[in-house]
Amino acid sequence: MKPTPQQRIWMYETMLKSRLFDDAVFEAYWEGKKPVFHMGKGPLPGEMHQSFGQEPTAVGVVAHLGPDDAVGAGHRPHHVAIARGVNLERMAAELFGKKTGLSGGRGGHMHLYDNKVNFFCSGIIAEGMGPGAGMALARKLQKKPGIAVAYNGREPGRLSRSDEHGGPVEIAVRLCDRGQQVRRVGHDPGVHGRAGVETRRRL
Ligand SMILES: Cc1ncc(C[n+]2csc(CCOP(=O)(O)OP(=O)(O)O)c2C)c(N)n1
Repeated sequence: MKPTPQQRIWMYETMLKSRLFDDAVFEAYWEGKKPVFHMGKGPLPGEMHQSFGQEPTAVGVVAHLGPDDAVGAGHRPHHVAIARGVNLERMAAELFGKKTGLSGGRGGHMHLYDNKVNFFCSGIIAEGMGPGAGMALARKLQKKPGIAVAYNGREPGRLSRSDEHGGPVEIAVRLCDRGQQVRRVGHDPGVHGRAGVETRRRL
């Protein structure tokens, strides 16, 4: 598919929106967590997995999809959610645990769900293949249009989880979104350093 000029503009704007969203989340995440990292402190307690550098894999895929298609991201979902058109205000509210969030603030950043745009994700590695296969099968059995795409990272290759759906997987598209640079937070000083953040570049 050769993108039209309008699609190119949408792609650029969406990637920029995703990057600005993650920049703002990064700032908010560190509130109350310095100088000694404590994962439970601040307005955004818990883990945080951001999409820096992976924005193109979201717009590139979503540009090929229609409204009937389902899209499932993994534990690093912001770029895919934004490209899919998940309501940004309700998404932000969900991250901050607010009642106005997509799931009433109970899901957090790894469990965003918006059925208005057929978007889902999960913090469990390769979990998307199950619901993705189910959504594809439902469309097939009900003779409704649409396909399902489930994003995986690098890890599912090493974990057996994705293979649990070995049969039905054939009817959903499995997409490996492998970032060259990931930013991950945690509480292991050996891995994440005193500040609690690990930024690493993959070769
Ligand atoms: C089934 C399962 N096992 C282990 C984990 C813990 N876990 C969280 S992130 C992660 C690494 C994921 O690596 P990758 O898929 O390459 O994505 P990245 O975070 O490096 O972008 C693991 C093992 C999990 N969330 N789910």
